[in-house]
Amino acid sequence: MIAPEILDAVRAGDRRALARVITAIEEDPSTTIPERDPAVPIVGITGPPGVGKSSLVSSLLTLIRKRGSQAAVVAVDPSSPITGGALLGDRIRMQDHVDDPGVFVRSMASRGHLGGLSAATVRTVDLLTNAGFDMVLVETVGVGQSEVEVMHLADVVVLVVAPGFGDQIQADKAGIVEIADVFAINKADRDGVEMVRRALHEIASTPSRTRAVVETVATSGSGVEDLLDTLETELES
Ligand SMILES: Nc1nc2c(ncn2[C@@H]2O[C@H](COP(=O)(O)OP(=O)(O)OP(=O)(O)O)[C@@H](O)[C@H]2O)c(=O)[nH]1
Ligand SMILES: [Mg+2]
Repeated sequence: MIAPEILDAVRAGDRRALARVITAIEEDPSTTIPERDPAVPIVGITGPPGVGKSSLVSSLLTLIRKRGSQAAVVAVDPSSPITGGALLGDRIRMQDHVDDPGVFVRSMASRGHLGGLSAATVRTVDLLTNAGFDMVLVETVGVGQSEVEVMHLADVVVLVVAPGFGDQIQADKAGIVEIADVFAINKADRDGVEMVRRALHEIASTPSRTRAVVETVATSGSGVEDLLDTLETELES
């Protein structure tokens, strides 16, 4: 059980208390914590491996901070909690923000010990909506069913693609296109952007709805303002 004073500290913005409670949730997902605060928007960022999701999250964080807001990130590792690869990558990508108390980044495993979506991930997101952040971002690799499942907790879902990934998106074995609200073509500085642009516009616009397609270069920040504005518009509608 978490002492009420510790939960009060989390609400007041104590990051050390927050990290402690998340660890408790990881050890026991049934740990009692406050329910999700629906006033805090949850943004899901998903897409194939290596398209630049973490880089995009990092440049979104820079912009969110510039606009005077605070944000938390949960980066979901599709493999195991032990393989350091993806976790290390996330840490490097989000390095710019490690000393900033207005940003909180946590990597987690997407599967529990018994398989399936980790309850701890969902509960951690719930907790983060009660910790003084203006937005919570969740990054997952959109390759499998359980990663798609994580995206159901988001208010708005961004599907990130990059040049060379058009075919993969069109095949969409995981069903992620269906739940995407916004498409981001990242690495728009690379060759082949025209092809993925064409593939995506076809997918994004169906007779029943037209979804925004934004082009970004996460490494330079180009287009990221446009992406954040698009997300804000989606969240208001
Ligand atoms: N040229 C270019 N490279 C980029 C861009 N965004 C990211 N990268 C590079 O692409 C590589 C992968 O970036 P990540 O942000 O780790 O990608 P990711 O989608 O989070 O990767 P996983 O979490 O492992 O699936 C890194 O070397 C980045 O520097 C971009 O807009 N343009
Ligand atoms: Mg990543």
